[in-house]
Amino acid sequence: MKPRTANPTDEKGLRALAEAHGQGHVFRFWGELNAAERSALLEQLSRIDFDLIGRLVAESAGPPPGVQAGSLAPAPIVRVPRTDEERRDEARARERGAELLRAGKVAAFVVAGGQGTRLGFDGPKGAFVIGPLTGRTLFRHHAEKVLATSRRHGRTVPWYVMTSESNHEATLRHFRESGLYGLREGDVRFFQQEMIPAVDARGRFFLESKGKVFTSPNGHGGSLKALHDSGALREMRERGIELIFYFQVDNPLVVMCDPVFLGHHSLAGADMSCKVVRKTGPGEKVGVIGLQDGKLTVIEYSDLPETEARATLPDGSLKYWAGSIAIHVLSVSFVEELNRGGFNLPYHRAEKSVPYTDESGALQKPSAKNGIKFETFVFDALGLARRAVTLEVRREEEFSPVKNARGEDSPDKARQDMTQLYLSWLEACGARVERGPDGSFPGHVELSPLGALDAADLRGRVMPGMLVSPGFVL
Ligand code: UD2
Repeated sequence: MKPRTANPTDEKGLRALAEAHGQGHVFRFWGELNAAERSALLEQLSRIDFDLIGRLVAESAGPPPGVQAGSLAPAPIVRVPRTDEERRDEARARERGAELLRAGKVAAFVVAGGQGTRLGFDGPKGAFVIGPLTGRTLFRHHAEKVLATSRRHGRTVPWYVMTSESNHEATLRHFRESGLYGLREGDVRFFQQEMIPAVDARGRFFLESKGKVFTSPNGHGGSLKALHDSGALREMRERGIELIFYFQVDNPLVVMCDPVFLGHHSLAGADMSCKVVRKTGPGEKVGVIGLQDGKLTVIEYSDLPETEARATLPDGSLKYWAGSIAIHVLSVSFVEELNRGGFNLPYHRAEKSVPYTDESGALQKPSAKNGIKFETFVFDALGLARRAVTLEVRREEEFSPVKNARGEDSPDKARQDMTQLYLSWLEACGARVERGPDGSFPGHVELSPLGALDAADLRGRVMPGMLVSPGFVL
């Protein structure tokens, strides 16, 4: 939660503050609120940064902060190895990353404060069932990866989970009811990011109910401040953690605490690093990596000018081919420094439909976009990093996000991609996969991360020639 900017018991002062910022209407139903509702409203208002919102609203009147095509250039990228030298570099990075893990210097960090509206799932996204056969949730899947990574390297990888007011309690409930998925009490830690009010076309707050301003999570960029404000960063320092492996809750293929990635970051002395895959096409909804005025940056898909998104190299491939999969390594010292300096990430704005209480007190749920939400993006911190590494990885091994109920980036697609990956590991160990005449596989298989983090874990457990049919679970 945001520290208070005003005294929550000072009704008069807060009224004056709201009035001065054109938000006096939030007191419209004051006369109908009971004592508890009144103090809750005052408490909420005391945590709102009215000046900030005023500034964001004023900026909204101007053109969106797009990208000037001329200032962009492709960024240097560590490619998936193709030469012997690149393979040697990868091996060196893997060894360094493994060393860091063995020394207990790495924490896993998932951002799970978003609302998952596109998926249409009522609950924290991490509670979504992703396992096609076992019914495992995204949270369980990630927790088992964290646990298996700790076991592999003989040192605990603590796991930090960022939630928001919209899903904090529900997230805690899921973890508790599942016995923390086998993690030890002190090794998984939850904290909340800040919330920020949305505004209408005139810059006015919405009332979610008669006594509550509508707010939403302030974007995953809020994680950098929340890590500090919650005490998580200090705790990491005390535990000897040096690197934070950052990932999103929606990607079941994430290679947890990938030693190669940690190693490249560490060997380069980087502050923040980024994983990318080759985009499927100019329209894929991922930010692209580029240099803007010489600084490494991720340009969100919605901000990338069409001409740049479609620009090609002489061989016909995309000029901006490297899509960010929102997996980063952050040095603890970098996040500490940012917080010492009182950094500000830019706010991006998104038009959204926002439910609100109208003047008669009735709840309205518009289908059209009626409001603006403000969010900061973690990748904007790349511009503040002295050094950053961008690592290309294979999509089929590392990225299949669950965003939409159907089609692209859907649970069905992610389950198919998980199955294909597991089949490739099983085949690499000599198993015989029962495929259809066209090579397709008519169903799913599922491996627990506790049993296998990759093909290497299966060696010795899968007998050459073993038949794998749909429904296989290990
Ligand atoms: C994000 C990236 C996009 C690409 C893609 C890969 C942004 C703006 N874009 O797209 O470039 O890398 O992911 O999958 O990030 N979250 C919070 N708090 C918030 C908002 C989001 O914790 O206030 C978490 C959310 O729970 C999820 C993740 O951040 O784990 C991504 O959020 P999203 O689904 O809004 O991002 P998306 O799909 O627009």
